[in-house]
Amino acid sequence: MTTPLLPPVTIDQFRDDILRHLTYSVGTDPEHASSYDWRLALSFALRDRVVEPWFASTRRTWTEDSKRVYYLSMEFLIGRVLEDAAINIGLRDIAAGALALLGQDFTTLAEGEPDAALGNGGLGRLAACYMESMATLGCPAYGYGIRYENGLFRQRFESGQQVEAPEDWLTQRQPWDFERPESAYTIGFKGHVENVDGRVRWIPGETVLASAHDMPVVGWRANWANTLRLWAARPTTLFDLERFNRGDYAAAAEPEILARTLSRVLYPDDTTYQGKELRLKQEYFLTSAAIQDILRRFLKTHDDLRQLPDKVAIQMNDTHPALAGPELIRLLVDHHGIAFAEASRIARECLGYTNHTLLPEALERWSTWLMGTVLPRHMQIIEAIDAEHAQDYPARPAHTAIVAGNEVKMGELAFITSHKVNGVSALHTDLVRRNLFADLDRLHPGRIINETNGVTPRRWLKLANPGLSGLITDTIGEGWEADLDRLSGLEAHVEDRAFRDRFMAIKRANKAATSDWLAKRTGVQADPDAIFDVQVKRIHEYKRQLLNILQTIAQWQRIRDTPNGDHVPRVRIFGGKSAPGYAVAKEIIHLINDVAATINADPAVKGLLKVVFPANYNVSMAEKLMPAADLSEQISTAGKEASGTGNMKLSLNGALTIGTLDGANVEIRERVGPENFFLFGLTADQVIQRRKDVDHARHAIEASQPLRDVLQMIAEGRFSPDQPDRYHGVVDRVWNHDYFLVASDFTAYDDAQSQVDGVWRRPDDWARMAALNTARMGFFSSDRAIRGYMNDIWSVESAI
Ligand code: 26V
Repeated sequence: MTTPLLPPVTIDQFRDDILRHLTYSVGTDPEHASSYDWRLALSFALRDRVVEPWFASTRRTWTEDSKRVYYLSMEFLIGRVLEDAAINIGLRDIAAGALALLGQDFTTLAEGEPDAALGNGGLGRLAACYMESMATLGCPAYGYGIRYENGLFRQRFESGQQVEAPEDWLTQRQPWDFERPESAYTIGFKGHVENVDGRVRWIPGETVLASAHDMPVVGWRANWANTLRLWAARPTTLFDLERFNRGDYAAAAEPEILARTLSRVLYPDDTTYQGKELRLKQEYFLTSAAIQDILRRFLKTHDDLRQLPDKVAIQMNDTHPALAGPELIRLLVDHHGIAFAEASRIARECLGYTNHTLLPEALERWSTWLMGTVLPRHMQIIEAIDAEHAQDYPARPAHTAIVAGNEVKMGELAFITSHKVNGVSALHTDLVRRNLFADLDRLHPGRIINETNGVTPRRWLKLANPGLSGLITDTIGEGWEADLDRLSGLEAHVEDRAFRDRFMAIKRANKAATSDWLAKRTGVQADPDAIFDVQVKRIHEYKRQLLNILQTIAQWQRIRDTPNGDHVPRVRIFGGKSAPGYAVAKEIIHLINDVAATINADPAVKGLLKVVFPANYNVSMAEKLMPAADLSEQISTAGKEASGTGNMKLSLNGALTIGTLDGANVEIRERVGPENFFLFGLTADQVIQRRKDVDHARHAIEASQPLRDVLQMIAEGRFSPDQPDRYHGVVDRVWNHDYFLVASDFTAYDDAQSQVDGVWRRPDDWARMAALNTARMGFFSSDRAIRGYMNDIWSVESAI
């Protein structure tokens, strides 16, 4: 580790920096400045101190000619930037002190920053954590993404139903955005392919410009900083002057509108692949801009493209950028005269592919007609890649082909064009090997590897949970932020009563703060002494929010049946968005809100049970909820959740998990110890077996009186008296189309919830288990994950 690059700064100096920026960058004075102005001035003052390490890192990479990592992702779910940067450069407290001198509050200003919501969920947030870890580890890297004008939609509830509104983060000035109009590339679409003198030329029918915007990503202690380069689409010709002069203003603006559409919106459906032309164009737009940029940078200091794999590692975050292979091959062959076989080898040695889902409906497949129309040259190259593979592996089974049944299968394409393919948890990787790519695995043994996901402890512990971070530092000293395995040092203190008391007092304080926040947001009063039971993630059938709410109803019924019983108070907190077109998920949201209204208004419950569903769950809300959770709901149907990362954030912050053997839950349980984890439910193999009984749901319902009662209540309209048949569809699906085995896992889940209550009644046991969760989560740092990628896939060295 090198010494920090940053010169020290005093509170007074930093105050002067803020004032200088308020005057000269924002153009106002303290008397007239709004919170927005103050936040911008603060951001610029911090940014100045990010720029130094950023340039230094970039210079080092050039002078040392280091191998660079390029992380291609359609999503980067960054959230807020200000406080994260302030913490990493060590100026969080100095900035707060300087602002106090100016009569401003750091937290208030920081919370005014809109989230950069350029992602749907886990996949996009993982990319953001990985960018931060690459910077922390000194891994020379660029992230490449799209600068969506509108990120993931805003969610609100009207009569309990999700309503979407456009998200507009770019209407505010972006202090972390450096526009690079000089870095722009032409991206072609459609047109035709010509053969001239034995050389192939693609003549696109449409073009747009991809124009770069750079964001610095600074690592812990500012020892290194990388670039997140987001592409904005611009027209190649601003407008049609001839039409404009004729007075046809709308038509004159067509090229501009066409281009802007490309980087306008993030597709909000991360569950069903839809085959939309605009989405394919977005994917190619990102990929082509990235590959052109990568080649331009390489060719500045090298001339032999056969050495590209020594200097370039390209990671595809799922199949969305899987045109990287064909695009790289196209440029090598058509523009640089390299033979196809050689180009194909170069591409494969550069490329890696991370798979994030096994759900068949989310696997990308493009019709050959669409691919051939939008990208005619790429369609030819895809066919050539497929033919080469067929020739190299004559025994390959037909379904390993990339092109089949008039479709291009992007998973097979990404697999065949990569030297390494990875899953995101041990179980998921095993299923990728055994099911999704079983035959390709046999043809390419060793290509599929596992890299279990991780989360950055800087944002998810240091920033989100200053109380617990303080206790950790007091107990084991500094240094855990960049070496999370050191958390194991807490274990020695778990038997120390004073330590446990402080641990639980911090949790209690976090819950009290979150309770105030929830009350403001939703009007629901949550008792900080109740169990805070949290399920936050996208709403999807496989994640089984339905199982959670059904069991909540069962618990409500028990409280009503035995009002003098020994019930443990709980607050069930939900958060998450549904894809706008996912009717079943929207129905589940509606049901949760209806159940919440009914239960929260029931005086018989006497505060023993509350259901809260704050709208618009996002990164910033996660930062509030994770530190306040006692119980983490990770209850997906086994075999369906590739990894999960919220599970890691919650356990790291001292929540106990109630969960199935799915995704990274398996490894979390192994690490924290099975005695500190509430396991329930069918295993992935049992799920397959269970479905063979066509009457599985009926059998499960008939065997459970509580479940029968719950379904009966919903069917009778107890939660929708204004429309009693509102949830007939939900009830019918549980009885007759219960693909995700809600009924089959209900009793086991209900029992596990009773065990949770049992442990809660023994506060000292709970405290031990919670503290052990934090102490044993070091493995799930994204630093560990990124080290794995660096060693196993990218072959890159740390520069620090
Ligand atoms: C799929 C699609 C389909 C086409 C249209 C747009 C779109 C956008 C995103 C996706 C990705 C779905 C895959 C995904 O998000 N997987 C999640 O990845 C997390 C990080 O590895 C993992 O923790 C979650 O378990 C997994 O569901």
